Amino acid sequence: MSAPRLSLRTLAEHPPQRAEVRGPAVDPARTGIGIVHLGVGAFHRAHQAVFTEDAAAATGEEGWGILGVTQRSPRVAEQLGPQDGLYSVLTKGRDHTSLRVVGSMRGAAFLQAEASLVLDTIAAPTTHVVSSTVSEKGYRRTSSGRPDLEDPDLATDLDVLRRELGARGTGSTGGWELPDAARTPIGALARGLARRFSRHGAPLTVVCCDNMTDNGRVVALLLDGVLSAVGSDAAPLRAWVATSVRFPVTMVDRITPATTDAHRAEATALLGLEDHALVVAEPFSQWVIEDDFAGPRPAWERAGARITADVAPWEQAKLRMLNGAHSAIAYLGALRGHAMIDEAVLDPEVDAVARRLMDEEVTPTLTPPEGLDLAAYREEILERFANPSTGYTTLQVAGDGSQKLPIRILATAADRLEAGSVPVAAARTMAAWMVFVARGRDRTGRELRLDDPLADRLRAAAEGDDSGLADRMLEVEQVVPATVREHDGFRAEVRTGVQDLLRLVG
Ligand code: CS2
Repeated sequence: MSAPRLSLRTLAEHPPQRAEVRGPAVDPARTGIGIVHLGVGAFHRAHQAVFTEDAAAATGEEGWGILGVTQRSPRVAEQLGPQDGLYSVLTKGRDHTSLRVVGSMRGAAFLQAEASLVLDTIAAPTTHVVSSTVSEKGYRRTSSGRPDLEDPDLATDLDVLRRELGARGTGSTGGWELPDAARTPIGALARGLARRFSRHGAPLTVVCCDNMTDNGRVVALLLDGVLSAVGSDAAPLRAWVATSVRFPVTMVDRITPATTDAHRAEATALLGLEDHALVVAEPFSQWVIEDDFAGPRPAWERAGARITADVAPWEQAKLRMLNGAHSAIAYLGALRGHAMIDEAVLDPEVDAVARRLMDEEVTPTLTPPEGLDLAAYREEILERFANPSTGYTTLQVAGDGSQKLPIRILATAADRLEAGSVPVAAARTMAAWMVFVARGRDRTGRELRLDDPLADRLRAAAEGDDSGLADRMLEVEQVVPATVREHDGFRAEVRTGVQDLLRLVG
């Protein structure tokens, strides 16, 4: 017989019995919404939502509930709704598994279907934070970091905002607000802030938690680009954002693999209830947040987050060491026939490139944050990758390469080239990505599915004779910056890597 579905009622009827299973650290029934999170995927539910719950539990504050917003699909909102927002985190260490039910998610909405709820909650005076994990591609940016106004969804959001702001010519909606669906995170943020400004103008903090360099500034620039595209009607709103909205930079870290049926069965056995919104994660979790807030925030430091004036050293180390090595291992490992990261990282050929990337190419570009030993950090990262319990696939990391590689590999390459050194491991990683795109299969013939917003552009560049593959892919300017693209020594290394890997894959 299947177990009852997780909900407030069934959890009360079937409270956790096992030592390794915990119920919510807050009382969901007494928790009001103070945060809107855009992109309520697995990572947010395993990371920021857990920090927020633990912070609220530590202080007893009851206003840090989260409205989770999905933007690409209603699936997560549909999973959380019947569960009263409850979900659980299955933490998989090498030799220990635990499960906790999280009670801070106090609502879930699909942006396109429930825009008014989302925008009005952003505007609510009880809301003090809008956070986001929509992935690098979710921000609809051009390669220069501006809003991609050619994006049809963003263009639609912009048009609706123009009409809302133009209604009174006062730069605020003046209460003239359209019920139209919002289609993009940045569009929803702009329209929600417009309502907040026109209703009361209370300050608010936007906390971006995506793997992008200077992520808070990225969102601030995007929002300003959208508002400036509206024109003069948005001038008062832009001025208010400049004085009343803050965009701290953050670094986030927790490996959160896709949830499998095996994970679900394990969680049901532990909890005695079925959780359709289960997330899985490693034990390690880290959050570094710039101390730059417009108003109230959860006491995240009480939950172990680091609040600091300068996030950059932490962010640079994580994006280039962890995420850079992750991508190297993913592409090289996938081509060599490894479905799982924990297998690939133990392959000597893959390990050698990952270590060379981290030691010889990334480390010289870093200013290590105080107290961080980079050699120990490297070993800890490789140890985390080798944890077979998390079940992270090479394909999951290989996704969205056109969005990830500029940040986590090519930025390192650009710095090393400027320093007069050709980064061979970075070149090898780019070569592996190119063969991954061009062949779409590994050395055993297993298909390697290309999941990338620029898939058509990449496939077009990959078309043609193998001898020119490296040069054609280096010309994809949305991915490869000119300083890297035009460097003969780097091009030569990438060509060599491509030819080696084409021979490997056949
Ligand atoms: C991974 C990240 O899928 C990927 O690209 O590199 O999701 C990685 O697992 C997280 O950044 C770890 O904090």
